[in-house]
Amino acid sequence: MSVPTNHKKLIAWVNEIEAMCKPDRVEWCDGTKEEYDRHMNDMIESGLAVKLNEEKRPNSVLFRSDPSDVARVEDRTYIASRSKDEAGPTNNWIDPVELKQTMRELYDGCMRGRTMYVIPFSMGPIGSPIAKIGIEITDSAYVVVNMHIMTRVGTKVLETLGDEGQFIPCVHSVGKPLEPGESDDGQWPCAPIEQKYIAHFPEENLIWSYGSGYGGNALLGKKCLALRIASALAKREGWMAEHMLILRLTSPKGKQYHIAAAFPSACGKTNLAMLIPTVPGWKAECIGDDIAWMKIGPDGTLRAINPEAGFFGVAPGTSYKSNPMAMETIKENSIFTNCVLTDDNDIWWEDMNVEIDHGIDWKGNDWTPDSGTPGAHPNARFTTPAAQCPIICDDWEDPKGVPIDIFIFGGRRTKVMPLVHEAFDWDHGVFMGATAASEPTAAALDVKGKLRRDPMAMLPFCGYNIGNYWDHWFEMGDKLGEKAPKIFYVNWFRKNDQGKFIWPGFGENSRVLEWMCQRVSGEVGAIETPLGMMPRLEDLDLNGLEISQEEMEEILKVDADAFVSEFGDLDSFIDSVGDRLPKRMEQQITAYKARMK
Ligand code: O2Y
Ligand code: MN
Repeated sequence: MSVPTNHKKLIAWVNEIEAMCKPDRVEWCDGTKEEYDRHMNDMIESGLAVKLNEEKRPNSVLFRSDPSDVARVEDRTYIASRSKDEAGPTNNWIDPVELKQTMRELYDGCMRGRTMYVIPFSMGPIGSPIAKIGIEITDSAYVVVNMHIMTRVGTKVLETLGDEGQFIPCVHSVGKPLEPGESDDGQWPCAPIEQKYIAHFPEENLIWSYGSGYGGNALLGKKCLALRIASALAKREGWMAEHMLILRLTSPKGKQYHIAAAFPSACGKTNLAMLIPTVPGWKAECIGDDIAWMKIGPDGTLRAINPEAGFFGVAPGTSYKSNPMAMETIKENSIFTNCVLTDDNDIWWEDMNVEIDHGIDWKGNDWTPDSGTPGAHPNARFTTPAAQCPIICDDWEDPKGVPIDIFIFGGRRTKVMPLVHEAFDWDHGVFMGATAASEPTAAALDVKGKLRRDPMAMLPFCGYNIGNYWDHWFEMGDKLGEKAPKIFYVNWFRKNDQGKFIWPGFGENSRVLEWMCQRVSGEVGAIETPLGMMPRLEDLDLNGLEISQEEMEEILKVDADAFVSEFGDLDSFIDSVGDRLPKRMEQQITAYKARMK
């Protein structure tokens, strides 16, 4: 195959990786439908993928991964900056020279018997001033088809790159070379856990991933590039790469508000990104469900783009009740991984609100509801084009991005944290995001009772020292001045003494978003509390909602004693940040404690 670029640096790098990995052949991806179909058909024929019922789920397939390769591997994820301090207390660190040495040995000949694909991709609309170009080299056709959906792939990216443009090199191998005559035989290829490495070299803008074919470990545009490498790049270049959904709300008067929101996993981020408001006259549209890249625009506002082109959503729990727009999005042209295959060749998962009495589970075994194990893996995923979402904004690919009015942070707390509060000012909002906490869900019972702090939902994704990251937030506030978004904190998850959720959530969350928008426009009041500004009952539109006044008072109460009892947990988290803790954060903590006493 001829090389479709004259970019000397790119060609030299591809040659260097080819010499190290020793694939049987090299293929440059052009991003066409023909290419996607060809790879998909090959994988169906080889038994790696199952074609779904064309009438029920057109142009869609199911993959089953190896049971050892089902999620991001945080323990095997490294920030290999030159100094350990630069990576900071929240990241695994290995000296970059040592890590490269280890990984070079693994990469040596790792693509034998396979094709090495070169995927030119753009994170963000091609040519947008906020977008970045990456080149992923991989030996996985599963990665190629997923990258087709999740990013903008192909010839147009190479044209935009030209002969000298900058790109972020990303190397990926499943880590399973084939002997002569050997094939995968329909088995998901990957390496044992102790050989998996998801490595980031932020000073070189370089990503090396080895041993996993799954999701965030392998689709390198997403968490590796768009968050870990981009966060470090954004700090250097004065912009923001955040783990945030982006949505547009339009008021009954036609005024648009743009919201970017960060939540730790299992807090309903994709559901909020595709919310259907219950408040009459309000409209919500989706721009992105996971990542926001934001730059200060010529008018001084913070402009956000979704760098991705698809959704890689958690399947279990997604239903017409929890997220009808996601269900509509995945009706066709989608890739499913580790879901149940139904008897009529469609997909199923737990809490889909559909009954089945038999299927093939994610491990390929016969399954019934009485099997005693989940049919779909809890981290089973759908990969689906964002453009198929019925409520995607018409201009979601506007290269200029949308002006952000509101930032929301949040977490899952059954007690203590009220439904919503607003920051007094930017610095206070940075403190709110930095100390965001969730209670562990059932999956992490070992740490019961302990809060999991997840600053700005970036704990696994900040590519440098978290103290410096908070500094960057403070500095962005200084630059934005009056045009800085207002910052809020929400908790949809308060429970009563019987263990039932008090707030109904889902579309009803629009009532809280409406209050935020009206705060931005100065149309509604709030009262000052030690936690922040909060709505009085009469400030929220509760018409038609089945919730008692006592329940509302309960979820809008600030119990200062309860917050005081968490000072110890807050202190140990803050102490863990070490000597790069910003002075302005210390001031916020002192002020917060004084307000609560
Ligand atoms: O488990 C994976 O590999 C995917 S993780 C993921 C995927 C989509 C959106 N967010 C996440 C996340 O972990 O935050
Ligand atoms: Mn995410």
